[in-house]
Amino acid sequence: MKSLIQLLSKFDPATGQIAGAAATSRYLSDLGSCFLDTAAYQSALQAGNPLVYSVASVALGSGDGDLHYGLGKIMPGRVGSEYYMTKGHFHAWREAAELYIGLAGEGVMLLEEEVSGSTQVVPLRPCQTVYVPGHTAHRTINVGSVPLTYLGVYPAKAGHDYGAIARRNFSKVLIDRNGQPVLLDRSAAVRS
Ligand code: PAN
Ligand code: ZN
Repeated sequence: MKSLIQLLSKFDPATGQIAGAAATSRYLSDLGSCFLDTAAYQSALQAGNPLVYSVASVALGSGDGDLHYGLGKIMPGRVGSEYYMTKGHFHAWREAAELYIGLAGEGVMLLEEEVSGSTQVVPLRPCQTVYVPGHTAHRTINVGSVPLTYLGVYPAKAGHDYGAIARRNFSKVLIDRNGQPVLLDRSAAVRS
């Protein structure tokens, strides 16, 4: 049996930390290939290099039945008219699904199925869950004005494949238009 300290975790949605867990921080400079408006991205970087999001992760076992989980915290903000967001990824083991649990703030998950390319936008809010099926790229976006925090629980062997998204990005973008999130095709958004 694992020890109590392994079985129980204490997390703080306000700080985005899980006691005793390592955290990864992503700054604006880490997200060069994510944002649509490269001029807005460059001028935002010249003004500073803010923290965009952090993920504290707990990864205890590595067996087939084990689970890992992370606490994500995405700051409010925009680059041009695009909201702060995560890099987004497929799971390296494509069949791995994930359950997201909204804790605070107002978010959206952008899901893109690998083979069909079909896209879905699902709200991520406190006391709501979002089920991310396998074979689906997922990106989390803060569309609100306060930090967005959530838990993501996934199979230990899921792994993270960032390469495919870094090469071609998601086919859709979520843009702020007069205070409302609007989903556009990336190609159409480039022209607009
Ligand atoms: C999440 C993500 C977290 C950060 O824990 O890792 O939201 O997003 P990126 O990993 O795309 O930077 C998860 O989906 N884990 O599988
Ligand atoms: Zn994931």
